[in-house]
Amino acid sequence: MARTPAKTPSGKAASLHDQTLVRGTGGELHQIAEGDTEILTTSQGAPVADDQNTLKIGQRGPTLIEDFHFREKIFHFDHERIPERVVHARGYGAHGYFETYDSLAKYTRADIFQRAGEKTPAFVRFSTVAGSKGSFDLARDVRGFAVKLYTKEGNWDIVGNNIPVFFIQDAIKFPDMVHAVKEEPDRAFPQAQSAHDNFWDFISLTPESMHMIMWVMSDRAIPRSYRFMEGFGVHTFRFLNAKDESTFVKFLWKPKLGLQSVVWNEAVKINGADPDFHRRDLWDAIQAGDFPEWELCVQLFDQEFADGFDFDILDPTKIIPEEIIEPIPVGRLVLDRMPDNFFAETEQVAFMTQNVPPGVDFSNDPLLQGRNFSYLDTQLKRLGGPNFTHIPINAPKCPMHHFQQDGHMAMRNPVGRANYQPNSWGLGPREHPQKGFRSFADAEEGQKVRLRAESFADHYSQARQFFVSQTVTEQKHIAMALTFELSKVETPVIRERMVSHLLNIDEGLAETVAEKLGMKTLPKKADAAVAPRDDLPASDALSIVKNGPDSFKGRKVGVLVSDGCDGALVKTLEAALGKEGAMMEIVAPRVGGVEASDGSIIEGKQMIDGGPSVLYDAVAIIISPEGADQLLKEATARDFVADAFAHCKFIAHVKAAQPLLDKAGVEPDEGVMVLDGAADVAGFVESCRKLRLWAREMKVKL
Ligand code: HDD
Repeated sequence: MARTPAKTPSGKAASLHDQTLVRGTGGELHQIAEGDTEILTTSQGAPVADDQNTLKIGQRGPTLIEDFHFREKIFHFDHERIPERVVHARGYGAHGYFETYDSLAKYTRADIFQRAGEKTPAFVRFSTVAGSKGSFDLARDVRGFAVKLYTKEGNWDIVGNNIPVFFIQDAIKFPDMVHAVKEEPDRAFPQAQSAHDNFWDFISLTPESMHMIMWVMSDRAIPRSYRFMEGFGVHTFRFLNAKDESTFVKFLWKPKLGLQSVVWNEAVKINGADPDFHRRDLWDAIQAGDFPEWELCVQLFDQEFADGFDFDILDPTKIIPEEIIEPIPVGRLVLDRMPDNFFAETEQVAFMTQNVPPGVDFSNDPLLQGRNFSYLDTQLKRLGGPNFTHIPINAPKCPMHHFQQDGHMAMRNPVGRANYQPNSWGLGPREHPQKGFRSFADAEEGQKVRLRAESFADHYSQARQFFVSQTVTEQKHIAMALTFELSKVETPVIRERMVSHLLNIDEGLAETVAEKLGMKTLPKKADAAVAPRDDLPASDALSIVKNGPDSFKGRKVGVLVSDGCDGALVKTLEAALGKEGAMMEIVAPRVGGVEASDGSIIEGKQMIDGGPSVLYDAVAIIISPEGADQLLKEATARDFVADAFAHCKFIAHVKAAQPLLDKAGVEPDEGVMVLDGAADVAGFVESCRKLRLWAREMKVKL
């Protein structure tokens, strides 16, 4: 069979999503010649003649044990599943690269940061935390943001989240925290939700969680897309330069497309309409060549600077505000290729915080120290043996030489006589004191104790700082989220305990939540180990709304059309959105499409029932008077418009759509605009850059 290795026109490696490609035994991609079909074989390579019927005695007789093809096929199927991750089970990954901006040799000897323009292959997996593998994407939850950088000095994993702080300060509490948030063990629900007694019971008994709780109750926990969220390494790490001098470092990923989240009512509806909303979004963007990009930023500081803080830089429930240490961009991460196979890559990828190259080192953050212990263990359990680094997605892309051998599924073993060192034959690799990994020689001394440092005791000041840094809209969303979550808590004392913590964060917030929960009196403030500070200044970097995009790029407009609509206007809108780098999706009464007034056929991507407006960032309604008559009788069409309005989205419509808007309860405001020609289209696209008209929220109850 003649095959030629495949490349895209840009010269980039082609992907197996092109159905005319097959993977060769060496991993290379080949184009299948027309009319050329591969012969089905068993796993042992024996060609198969019949894959439709088991081997039987006679046409209606019993199946024979001799049917090795059937036995192998069913055996393999029965063993297809591996344990899902105990947390972060639901995730989605993509390949890409990291490009270094400038040499950071002054701070770190890590090879990846030595040369400007250096490109390092990367794999990223985004995830939710609490839900199982098949749960929905828009759960209110932290998002995992795990990056594997295949550096020339081994894999470097930055296993972070989209929130810069964590629930707990010491890793020994991790199993308790995770047990509390996951489904309750007797009833096995609720799934992928924190709105239940066990979670809030644990949280209300764990004051150190309060800062994290403010983030999780904010819209950060319901991102619009993985592409529009930040990532954080959370802990303080160290950079070590060639002289082994240490600089503390925090890692932050900033999305080029700006931040964006959805509102809770939207999240709930998206989960029903498209539980795969986030993975589909990433898939669609990458397949369309609209590659998402983040900048890696670092906050650098030394011990003296760290000593000046009120809080401890080893405490993972604290941030260093960006106004105090400005994040410096040091490179960019671009995701440009989806995995060929979800299981092989996204499911089997094994991230480990302890994977760091020479020049990057750990701090004594007790959460990080515990994580370094945990991740190796979990991979052994999940992937079934110690050789998981032989799996291509986990294998370093630099040379490896070591004497680890044998074990389940060993794909590589040391060759030659010597499988140990030192040996008398001068065989095999030896360590290299200069090039090898060296830990920072920190002086450690003390008694063996189980204690929480006093410097970790302030649990409320930064929680308050986060709250006061939000816009009024965002503060309202936090209050609504807390109310919603606590309304699902059946035990009154847990609700009260939470409100008593909120009183230490912001009295107005506590009062709103208490009132909305129907509490007759406010509980007393929770005892605080350290008096909360109320003078920490607001930080704009903490708000999503203040860090939105400057264009509508990467966003999507849903266009509701009907027979007899203005086809030219649809095309003008499509062109204007294309110019902006945004997408458009046609929502029609039938996917087969509608016939526009000029006789052209506009194909529907979604039927109205399958394309509610929650799937879009803005909507346009381009229908004929007859279409309006028809659609206003349909609940899904009315919901399309009513939800877009309630979710504060920009709505453009032709005059003929007015009856549908009236029926949906839309009140005129600056976010509802008439499309009367090309000039109006430009104005609409420009307005969409603001993403939402939050001023409308006062009018609509979300
Ligand atoms: Fe963890 C997975 C992030 C604390 C133990 N964690 C996991 C993943 C992410 C994080 C993104 C998914 C990686 C993937 O996509 O495969 N974890 C965090 C962050 C934490 C954190 C940002 C706090 C700052 N984790 C944490 C602690 C422990 C663990 C304190 C245990 C002591 N985490 C695990 C784990 C997982 C995991 C059990 C489950 C699956 C896996 O590792 O590969 O080992």
